[in-house]
Amino acid sequence: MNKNNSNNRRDFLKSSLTGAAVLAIGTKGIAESFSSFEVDKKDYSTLLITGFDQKPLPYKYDALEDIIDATTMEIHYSKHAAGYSKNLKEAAITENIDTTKSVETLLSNISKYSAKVRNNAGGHYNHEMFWQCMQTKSPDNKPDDSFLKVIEKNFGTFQNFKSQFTDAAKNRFGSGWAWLYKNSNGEIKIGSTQNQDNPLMDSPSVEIKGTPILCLDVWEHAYYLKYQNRRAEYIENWWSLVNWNYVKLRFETL
Ligand code: MN3
Repeated sequence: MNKNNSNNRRDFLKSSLTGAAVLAIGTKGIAESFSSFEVDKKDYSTLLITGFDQKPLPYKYDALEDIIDATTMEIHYSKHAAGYSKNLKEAAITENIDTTKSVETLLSNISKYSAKVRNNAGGHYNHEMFWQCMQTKSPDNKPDDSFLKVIEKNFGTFQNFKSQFTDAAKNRFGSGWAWLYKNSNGEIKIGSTQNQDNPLMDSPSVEIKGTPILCLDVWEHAYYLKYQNRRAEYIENWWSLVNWNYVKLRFETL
């Protein structure tokens, strides 16, 4: 793609982020639309597109206290998540993966690659999204009216949505993730995946398919220092951290 096209695409994406337009391009569309997108850390749109490097954490390690402690955040971001990015880049060299394309593009073809690529591409993507899905806690944390309507349309009540998502997170056996995602019919759904799998992966063993809107890490490394075995308490407290504006941005834009 030449520079002009790339700029046009970026401008288009920017205007769609600030406008009311809802792009119904779907998961496949995202991968195609951004397959040649130049990753620019200063560009707002990169909040929605994942490169192979880690983006800076959008807040300080202690910003999510006292729900997620600073030590957990530091180890999680600078050791666990950094490791996925590093290992993914190593594997990309061995398996001839084009790292100028987005990680979303890779995930949509992940069945062609090794378990190392699958685990680390998933691990990297999931964490890059997870950091953005959180912000400093607010006690009455809720989506704005327009996104609340979307939730109510799909789940009846906000409480019902929270309870279903909480169950998905609690009941994921072993390590994994809970997801809110948009399927190919534009409906939003709740599900969970094992290990570092996610709904963008084309592998038949991933049971849920679609565009991730919200995610929650339920690996023990995400909560063990503060909560030990009490995953349910971590999930309950986590709701006060959800960055609903970001979730809504993903829903409306992707
Ligand atoms: Mn994690």
